[in-house]
Amino acid sequence: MRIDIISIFPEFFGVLDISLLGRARQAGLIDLDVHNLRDFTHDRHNTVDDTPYGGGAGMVMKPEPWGEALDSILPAIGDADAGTPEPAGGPVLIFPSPAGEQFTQAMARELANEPHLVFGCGRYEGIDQRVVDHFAARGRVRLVSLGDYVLNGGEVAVMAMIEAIGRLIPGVVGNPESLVEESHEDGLLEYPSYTKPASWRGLEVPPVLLSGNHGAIATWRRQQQIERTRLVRPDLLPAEDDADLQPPANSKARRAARG
Ligand code: 6GU
Repeated sequence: MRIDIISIFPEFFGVLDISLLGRARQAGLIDLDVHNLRDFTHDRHNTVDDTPYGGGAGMVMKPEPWGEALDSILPAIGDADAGTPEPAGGPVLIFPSPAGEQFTQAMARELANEPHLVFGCGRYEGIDQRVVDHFAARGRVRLVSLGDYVLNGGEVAVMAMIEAIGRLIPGVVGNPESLVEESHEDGLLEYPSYTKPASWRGLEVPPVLLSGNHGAIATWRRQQQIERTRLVRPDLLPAEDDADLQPPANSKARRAARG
């Protein structure tokens, strides 16, 4: 997968050199480039923002540097001035914004199948709306929010999205099994995990986990998932009763239940 990021704080993304995603980049699974928006300005102060038309607090990011930066990254097809659409299957352009649709595991899964993602990190009170409108006419554009709270800029949000998407790219996470049985993959929170020692500070590991009975373990874990979800995130449960909540078709629980 190819990933381009446009930001006025390119140094911010240095952490993507390390850990799981750093290894994925070294292995050639992710080809990531960070671009400094100020490189696409032409005045001596490298100005990227200006006061809002109509008045109000804060500053708005100017359209021209964004236009030039995105033109330099998007494949040179269509006429930028005429707003000709990019061919289907072109990059997905993502603007992190608290005014966007909510980022979810389902969206991460969807985006992990894309060959090319472009992230445009806004700061201040946002980017001139015409940038979004212009590029939406040329290709696929999404405004995406992490959740209902406000960050100072898109950088931290993009970092979170890239981590969520990147680990779903085949080969990035060593053991694909570990992707199946975790929070949100099957619409439930994940079950609690334990390791040795069996007794620690007077707290015991639930005996079923030491029983060697894989069917009983799968059932217990499923119950824990449902119980946890009901307590903490009832909004994730189906509206009616959750009695028919089934493990995902290929899960350990389902296979254990089949014997
Ligand atoms: Cl994607 N951007 C900003 N600036 N704030 C946010 C957000 C994104 N998601 C939640 N808050």
